Amino acid sequence: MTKNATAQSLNEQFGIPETLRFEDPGQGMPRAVITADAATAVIYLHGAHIAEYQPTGDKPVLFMSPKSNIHPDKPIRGGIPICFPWFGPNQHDPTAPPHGQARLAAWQLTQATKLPDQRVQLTLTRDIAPFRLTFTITVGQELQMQLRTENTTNQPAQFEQALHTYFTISKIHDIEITGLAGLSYIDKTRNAERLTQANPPLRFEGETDRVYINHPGHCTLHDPGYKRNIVIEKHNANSTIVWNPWTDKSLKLPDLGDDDWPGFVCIESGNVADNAITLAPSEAHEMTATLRPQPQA
Ligand code: TA6
Repeated sequence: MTKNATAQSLNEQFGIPETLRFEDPGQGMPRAVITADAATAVIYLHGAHIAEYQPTGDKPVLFMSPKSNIHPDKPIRGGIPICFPWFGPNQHDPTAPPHGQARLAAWQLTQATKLPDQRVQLTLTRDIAPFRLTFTITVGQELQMQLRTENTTNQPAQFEQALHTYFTISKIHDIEITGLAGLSYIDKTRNAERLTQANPPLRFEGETDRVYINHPGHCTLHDPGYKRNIVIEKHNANSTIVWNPWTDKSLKLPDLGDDDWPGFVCIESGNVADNAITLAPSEAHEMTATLRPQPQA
């Protein structure tokens, strides 16, 4: 068991020389520092939270708010929060944490491996009744994530999930997202009105908060300023959520700088709203998401 593990105990049990070490920046929040041939990454056991991912020779892929909390009782603003077992506010309990407990929980590290192809793979687990979560992260030229959810009870159980990925970008006004044309989406800036995505690529002109439903495929972030595209490929994840708070919403987020909003966009892979999942007793579900940075031709 590595519950409430310390950086020291983690290094003793899982450290890999010149590849994987653990440190505790304070608040009892140990994090893995991964140095693979093809990329570096930082992962907190708190929330199994991927905070940093940077392919060798490229810019960082993930945005981290300079004002983020790093505290056992607070979510991290940036990287890849795991939203589970609900997305957004809890429909039944307004006092419950938005996006569920998973991103606030201390996860246990169960394996850390340098694969034959030099990628580095970590597996973390956490029970969130009535589910057992297993999150497997593989760091290489691509960032691969697999989230397994098992219903550990003898009753059916429903959940929502999302990998709430914050991408660092050159400028929100200059990027576009392809792969969403024709999809239905819930527009949370228009009182959850249901609309259809027009054909041209999605561009940003104001606060954007959209849940694209029935979208099993992938989409691509095009960033001419960074001369980079990032393909977001997913399997068993039928929702894509796109979010940028723009100016006014940013002012209401104390853990986000007032001027940070042009520098990130969230493109999230999961199963939310109409795509929520119900597991039969003892049934399990696995969703995967892969982030594939590519230089723009
Ligand atoms: O993914 C978009 C969203 O649901 C927005 O509505 C906004 O609330 C964002 O998540 C951030 O949520 P958080 O609880 O991390 O502040």
